[in-house]
Amino acid sequence: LYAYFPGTPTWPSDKTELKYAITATSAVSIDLSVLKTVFARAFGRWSAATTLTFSETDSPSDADITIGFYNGSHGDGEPFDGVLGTLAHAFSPTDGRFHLDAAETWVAEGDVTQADSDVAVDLESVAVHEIGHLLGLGHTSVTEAIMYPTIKTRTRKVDLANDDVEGIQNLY
Ligand code: TQI
Ligand code: ZN
Ligand code: ZN
Repeated sequence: LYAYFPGTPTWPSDKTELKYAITATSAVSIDLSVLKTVFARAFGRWSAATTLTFSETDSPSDADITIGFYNGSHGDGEPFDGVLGTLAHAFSPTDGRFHLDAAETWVAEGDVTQADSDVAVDLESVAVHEIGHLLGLGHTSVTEAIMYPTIKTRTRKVDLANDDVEGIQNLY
């Protein structure tokens, strides 16, 4: 079953249009146009299940959510750890920070199940999971759900399960 963060933090009910900015991409080799497409698809999976909408802004100061790729220590006390281990992290509402470990072999185009590298990680799969955290979902006990706390490498898992939908619809 789905879970929330302690105190059940959410975005305020009068703020249904959330803006995100992709602010730190120099540490990753994926084209910005490709990143924009992947994150838009990931946000779209949650907007389809709620009354929330998401739009990208090029102006980080206007953004509710900021997305960036970092190596190692990057100023928030939660250093990344190189290949595998922690892949990404996101903070609970209404912090809005979503960070990805630039050391991962991110796959954003093509089929991660066919990737050359056995440590390849599907970017959209991780993004859908982290957006769940940004919106207030914790981890679930339902293995099929996006918010289940483990994912295998070379796996694509992007469709919300009923458990994810029930969890988010209970919040928004
Ligand atoms: N990052 C952890 C995660 O997002 C960070 C974390 C641990 C966390 N406990 C938390 C974040 C509690 C919020 C609340 O779960 S991770 C997966 C999954 C990770 C893991 O790098 O381990 C995905 C990132 F669930 F598939 F294993 C993305 Cl999809
Ligand atoms: Zn961080
Ligand atoms: Zn998680």
